[in-house]
Amino acid sequence: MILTETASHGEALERTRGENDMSTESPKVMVILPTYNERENIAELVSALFRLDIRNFHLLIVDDNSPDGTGEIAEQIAQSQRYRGKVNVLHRPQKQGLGPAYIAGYKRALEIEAQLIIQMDADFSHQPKYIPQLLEQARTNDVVLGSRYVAGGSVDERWGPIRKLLSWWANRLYTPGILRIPVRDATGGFRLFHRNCLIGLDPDRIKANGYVFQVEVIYVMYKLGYRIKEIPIHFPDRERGVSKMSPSIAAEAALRVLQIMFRHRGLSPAQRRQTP
Ligand SMILES: Nc1nc2c(ncn2[C@@H]2O[C@H](COP(=O)(O)OP(=O)(O)O)[C@@H](O)[C@H]2O)c(=O)[nH]1
Ligand SMILES: [Mg+2]
Repeated sequence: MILTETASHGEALERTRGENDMSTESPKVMVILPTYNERENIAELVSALFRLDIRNFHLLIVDDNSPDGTGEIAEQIAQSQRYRGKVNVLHRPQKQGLGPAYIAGYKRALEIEAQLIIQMDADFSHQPKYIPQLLEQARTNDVVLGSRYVAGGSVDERWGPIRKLLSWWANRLYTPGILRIPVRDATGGFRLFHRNCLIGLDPDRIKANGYVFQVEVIYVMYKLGYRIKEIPIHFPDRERGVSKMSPSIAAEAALRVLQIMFRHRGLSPAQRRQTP
């Protein structure tokens, strides 16, 4: 789905068209993987990603000093003969949540000249097989979202009716209703951004953490006039390790969406940051 171009966004969309010229032979692609206790997944995920055989492909693992030793495993991978120079690890001293991990990751990716930045969970809920489709859609869009709630998308069959309903309500009704954004999966974390979108975003503008972090980023991207496209994904639950979702996180998230609306509703494409 390509978002409807409202009058105020039309001009910005035109401007973006030239900025994201992908005529360069092979843009530097960087996948950011935030990790906290992913020792059972990380090595397998790294090899699955490199098996995609994408040109000029790099990884940035952002580990918050996982007690299970994920950071050390990531470091070994980065130092190995096979991945040296292609895998970077950002070690952070303590667990600060997904939002700050991504903000640090975005900044590092910009510093190391990534052109196309992909973010995904490190637990196989975001399946590497969709990355070629994200890259394909990046030819004509600024931001591409892996979406559970567009036609063809789906969530784990094992989700009970209550969990399904809650996620559907949050993504299809509540969030777009409050924020007035035509995005069907605003809480999803499988995303691609062109470099210029992360520059324009100015990661320091983003204050939320957890699920609402994803909502805040996409709201600001929309307000800044970037072209957003959703592609359908299937979202299986993690097989290994434990999820960090809880009912109190969900309840807090609903309130935080209102906060985000008040914080950013006045933004416009003129407020894109120009330089990193
Ligand atoms: N660096 C970092 N990564 C985190 C943190 N919390 C979660 N993650 C990672 O973020 C991703 C999503 O977390 P997950 O627990 O799977 O969330 P859920 O699928 O929504 O339950 C996974 O790759 C986690 O390892 C954190 O505080 N710091
Ligand atoms: Mg997960």
